Amino acid sequence: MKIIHSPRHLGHSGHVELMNGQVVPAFEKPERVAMILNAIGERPFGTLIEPAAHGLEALLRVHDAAYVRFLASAWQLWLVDGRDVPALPSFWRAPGMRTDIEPESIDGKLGHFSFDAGCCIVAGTWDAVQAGADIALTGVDLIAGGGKSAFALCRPPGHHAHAATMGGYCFINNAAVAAQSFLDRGASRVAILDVDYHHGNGTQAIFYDRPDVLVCNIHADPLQEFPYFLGYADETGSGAGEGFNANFPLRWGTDYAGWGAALDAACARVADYGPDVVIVSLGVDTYKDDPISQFKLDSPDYLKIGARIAALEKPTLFVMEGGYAVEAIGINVANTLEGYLQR
Ligand code: OKP
Ligand code: ZN
Repeated sequence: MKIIHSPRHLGHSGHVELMNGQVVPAFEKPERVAMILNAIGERPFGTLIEPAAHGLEALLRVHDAAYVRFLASAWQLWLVDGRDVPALPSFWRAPGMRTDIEPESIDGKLGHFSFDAGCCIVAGTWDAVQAGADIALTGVDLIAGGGKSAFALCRPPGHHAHAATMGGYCFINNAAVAAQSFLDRGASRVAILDVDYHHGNGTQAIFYDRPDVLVCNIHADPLQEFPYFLGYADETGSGAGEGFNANFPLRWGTDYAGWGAALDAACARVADYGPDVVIVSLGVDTYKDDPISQFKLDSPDYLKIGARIAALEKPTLFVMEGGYAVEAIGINVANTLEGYLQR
């Protein structure tokens, strides 16, 4: 399996986030990728490759132009206001306020284009985010060219990003960009299977009214967990997309018995759909010792996840999302890929 990686992710490093009423060091940090590379390097997995540059066209198929313009310019605008610390949004609209105006002020823009304070922007953020999209699109190249599988080692993650909104550490929705790119290259049906602990609200929203992308999400119940305001079981798609979104919310404390049953159900939906390709939004924050999550999966369980996905017998692009237990993230990702390859 080709592993697509770029050191450019190192340019993005959020300094802090808010948790339990306190400012704490960011959990989404560069060490995550280093640990994954270490673990993969210890197994006979195939080759590490660098992404090819794809430009902004494929991003603009999924994201609004004004949002992409904002991401590309945010750091410079923030500096113009005289600050040299990382940028962070802290103002949002309430229902009833104006949504049709992008403020001139960078503080207003940050709120306009975000839904939480989870996305720090530093000097290298946009370059890292573009590299992440190039990584996903290089994975599309490999599979569109006949490859059976690939692993897009994206960082930062992407599945919380909407068409014009960042949040939950995510800026560009790499899995959504990849799905649209498969369609643009001739695929007629793409399935996205999101196994990250958190609901992939951005991915769901981007494809909610469309039948050409099936989105299946297995995640912590939003009654209990971020992103709170999307990811419920009654969200099944709208209009032409009715029936092409499936959510499997699970309560805190779920172990592999419960989680694996949801994976079986989600995989049955994917198989029924008959996609040309499967994109796995691969988060391993379902792990028992993840510092921000409340599921109970153990490292050997990820072998089973990989094997279950392989049983779909579809070309598969793995796209990295979350996982914050840095000491175990590499083993858990490598186990998923090994379980997939060994079936
Ligand atoms: C991104 B991905 C803790 C509150 C939750 C957002 C979590 C984003 C997870 N400070 N913050 O889905 O792994
Ligand atoms: Zn997550």
